[in-house]
Amino acid sequence: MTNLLVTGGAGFIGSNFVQYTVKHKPEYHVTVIDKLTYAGNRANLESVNDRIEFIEGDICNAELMDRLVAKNDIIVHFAAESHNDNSLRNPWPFVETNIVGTYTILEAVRKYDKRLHHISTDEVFGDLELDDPNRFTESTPYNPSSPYSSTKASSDMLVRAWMRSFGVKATISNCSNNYGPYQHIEKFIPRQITNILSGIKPKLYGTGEQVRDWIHVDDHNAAVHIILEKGTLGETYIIGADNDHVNNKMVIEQICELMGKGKDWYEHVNDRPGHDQRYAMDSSKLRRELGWQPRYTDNQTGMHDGLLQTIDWYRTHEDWWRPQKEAVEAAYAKQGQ
Ligand code: NAD
Ligand code: TDX
Repeated sequence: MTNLLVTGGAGFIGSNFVQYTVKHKPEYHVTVIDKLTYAGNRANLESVNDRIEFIEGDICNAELMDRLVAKNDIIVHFAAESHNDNSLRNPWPFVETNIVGTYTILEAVRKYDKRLHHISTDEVFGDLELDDPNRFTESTPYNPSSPYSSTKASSDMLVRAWMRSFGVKATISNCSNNYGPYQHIEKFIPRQITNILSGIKPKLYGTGEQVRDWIHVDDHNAAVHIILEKGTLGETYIIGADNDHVNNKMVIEQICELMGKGKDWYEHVNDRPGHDQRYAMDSSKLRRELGWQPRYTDNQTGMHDGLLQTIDWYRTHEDWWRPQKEAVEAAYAKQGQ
């Protein structure tokens, strides 16, 4: 058995990763460490409760991380403050968790000589102009725009420095926007689905021309497992599903249609300050060297099946999201969003 420590395993991508691991990778014994912030939910791990160990705690707690890292072989680090709009309201938790938390993990990993995989994002590269056909690669210079993305960029830099200066055994992946079950309803896609389920019109920031290179969460997590199995230490891998022709307006229209509303049953609201225009990922290294392929690649937006599955999940899990809906919408309403 390989002992696997998953930080942030009660959040959106982390909890999908833990469920995927328990289902498909029986060679791992999984321990989750999660602070259970507003974004973490113990219920996300209900289906695997008897197969994993769960520790409620903060990755900034050096004594705790020391103890947990010492007991495990591999650490997959998802824990983060993850929402751009929140980072514009209050950046401090982003600095603390994303930078100090990653530093704390790196020090423990260095001390016990363990293997780390660090989960990062496309946002560290900044954005592209809408008409720029280029894509981000592993060697694109960092140029983050928001408090969120700048703290993620900082954490990547720390990992790179610890690999080079101390020989820490790590890999990094930068993935594009994820969607799927268990995503917090503050985020774009689940916000619109739960709006429609609540009789509220979906809210599109600004013109909706912005492009996100959407990927289903299971495709992201399958890539992380391939990197754990076959990745080269010291390397960074870009993960993306080639959806960089899909803008926010197209996504919202598709959700409206799939949920039986007219294509235009949404409204424009205030734009996000400093809104990144376009993300596009070149994942050819991961595909070529490690043989990864996304599974959700159907029709012209590449999201039809994944969106249907996600809509169905929110439809059948109203008890999971309903308690948060009013407060999330009230916070957005204050900003005219
Ligand atoms: P999320 O906000 O849904 O989950 C984050 C989890 O981390 C929560 O369970 C939360 O309780 C936990 N956490 C926060 N602070 C903590 C702390 N100090 N100690 C311990 N646990 C803490 O986020 P997500 O969308 O699942 O993102 C997970 C990771 O993937 C993040 O590192 C994010 O930057 C990265 N990422 C996300 C996306 C995306 O589209 N969501 C895309 C690329 C990369
Ligand atoms: O109600 C909305 N209306 C809207 O038009 C919301 C919440 C968002 N948007 C737009 C803003 C973005 O262009 O949709 C796009 C996606 O927004 P988010 O879901 O907030 O994602 P984004 O800011 O792109 O960041 C996400 O992808 C990269 C994750 O939240 C990050 O954690 C990840 O690193």
